[in-house]
Amino acid sequence: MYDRSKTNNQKLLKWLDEAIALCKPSAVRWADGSEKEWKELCEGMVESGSMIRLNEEKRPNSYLVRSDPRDVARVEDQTFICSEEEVDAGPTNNWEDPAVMKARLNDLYDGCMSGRTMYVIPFSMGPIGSPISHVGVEISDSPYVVVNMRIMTRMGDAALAALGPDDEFVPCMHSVGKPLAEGEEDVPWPCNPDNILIIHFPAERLIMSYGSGYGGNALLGKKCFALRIASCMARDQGWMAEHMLVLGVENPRGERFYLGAAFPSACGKTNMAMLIPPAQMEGWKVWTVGDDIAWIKPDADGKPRAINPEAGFFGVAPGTSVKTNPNAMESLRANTLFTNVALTDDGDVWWEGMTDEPPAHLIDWKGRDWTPDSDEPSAHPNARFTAPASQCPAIDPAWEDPAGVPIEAFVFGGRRVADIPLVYQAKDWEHGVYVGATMGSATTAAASGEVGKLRRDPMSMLPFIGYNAGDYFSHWLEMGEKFAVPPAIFHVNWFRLDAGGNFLWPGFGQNMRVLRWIIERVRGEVGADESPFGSIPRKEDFDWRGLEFSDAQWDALMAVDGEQVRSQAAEPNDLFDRIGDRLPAQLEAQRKQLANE
Ligand code: TSX
Ligand code: MN
Repeated sequence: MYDRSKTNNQKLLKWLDEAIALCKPSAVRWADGSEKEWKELCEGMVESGSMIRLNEEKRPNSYLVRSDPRDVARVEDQTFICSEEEVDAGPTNNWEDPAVMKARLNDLYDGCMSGRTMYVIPFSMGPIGSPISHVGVEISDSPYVVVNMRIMTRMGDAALAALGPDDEFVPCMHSVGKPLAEGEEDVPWPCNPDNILIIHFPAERLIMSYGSGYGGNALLGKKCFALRIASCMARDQGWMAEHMLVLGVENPRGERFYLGAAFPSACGKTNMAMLIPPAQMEGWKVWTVGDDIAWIKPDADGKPRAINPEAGFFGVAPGTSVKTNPNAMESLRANTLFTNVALTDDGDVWWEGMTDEPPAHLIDWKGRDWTPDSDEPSAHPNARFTAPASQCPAIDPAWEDPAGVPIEAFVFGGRRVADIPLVYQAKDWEHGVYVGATMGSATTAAASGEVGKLRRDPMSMLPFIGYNAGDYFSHWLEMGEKFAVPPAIFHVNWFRLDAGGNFLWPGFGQNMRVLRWIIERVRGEVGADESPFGSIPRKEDFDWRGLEFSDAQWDALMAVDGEQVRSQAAEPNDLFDRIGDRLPAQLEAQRKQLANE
């Protein structure tokens, strides 16, 4: 039924045999990652009505897809970590007994691909052959997944060739859960929204996803593998899998300094990864390594080395513009997939925030006529672009270096409207881990629920820690000893408001001034004041070329209320309480110290 000569990895052949027997596809096809395959699959989806080919002049080799309106985002309430013991999944994950879940999945997957082609998609997370990279194989009945995986990972024959006969790989099983009966006509976006399950078996390093074709539910190399499963591998093997962008700052001397930064959603992580400094800061430049995930391992000398396990950007489209992120706009100029954005009359794409003036007429993400008078946005708020990282004008020359880039700082951030200064440096590694563990962000309209409420999101990993969150904090503390020099830890807040509700900091490219202070702190080149949070910059420590900023603005931006810091640390910490006795004592000690208890 399929070409068994493509690999001599017996574990892979056995898994494929079993998956084929279970899912009963009508055909099996290896994805080779070629240009020819891309064209064939995309054109096939155009023909079947699943995709729209965009205007070849305006958006070469690019396509638009509209999902089922019931399948538009990751589904956290149907995401499970099936460790042997419930306590090892911990209080932040859904858990089910692995044997019970396997039985449930076996029923769901039985015959789930009938009438469809099963694609076998070998992929490498990270540059092929890098000692920091890992191989996965996804089987999927979605050609949309195949073409997305070709952008987001190193996919196809080259990845398969890197998998030796006895090498380990992460099996990733995916089905949209919509078998086709004999003669039944397909729908443009097959899915099974009432039965979505995103399941991780950490002991077996196995992922099984059912019912959704969207984003992280279906592109299993991303959140499922590179964060949830990889976080378990990292714990066991002494490295880190983090929800971090990685960027390099170049100074006027041509020296490069790399950092990883973790932000909760709706803080502009992709914008940060591709920041363009103000022109007046001559000689300063930001280089992009990755915008979402970092794998960080100590090298032989104990130096933290990071790779971006991904090869593309799966970015939120709304809000992305030439003003907010010119490098992202350039990255998606061609060879890009768009999901749930609006279609213009000349066959291009549009979304809210792309231009100041909306076009007079669009086809919205549900395929309906749209005008600026329409009640609903033309693009879904979670609409995405899938674009090759190689197309980013700021992509770092070392972004595919198999050795990774040396990391000298970690930056945590959040949307904190009132209480947190623009930037501070944690006192030491342990305090920095506490800062990451107590991170939080104000909710925005994009997220469901109440707006402006503080939501805790430790290390921006809350939905992605593949094991007990207390053990995850312990692992962070232990990594401080595995690194010869652990990265310095900072916290930033671009979103502080004045009494009138205006942003105190201009943000975007101006954040370069904060990055400069951070790297000069790490290099011991600039001073700081002490505060209850740790070190904070004095106004004269910043590079102000090209920005008028008054002392009064600075004082409002940087104000630290010592009594507020104390009382916040003294408040009950719901997450710490739920973690209970798996919470490392060092974090409770940090909390007590801040609270003066
Ligand atoms: O991405 C953002 N960054 C990081 C950029 C490198 N955003 C967008 C967040 C939503 C996804 C920001 N928004 C940032 C920021 O630094 N700061 C703000 C808040 C802000 C918004 C608008 C203005 C100033 C600050 N000013 C004007 O619109 C003129
Ligand atoms: Mn992310």
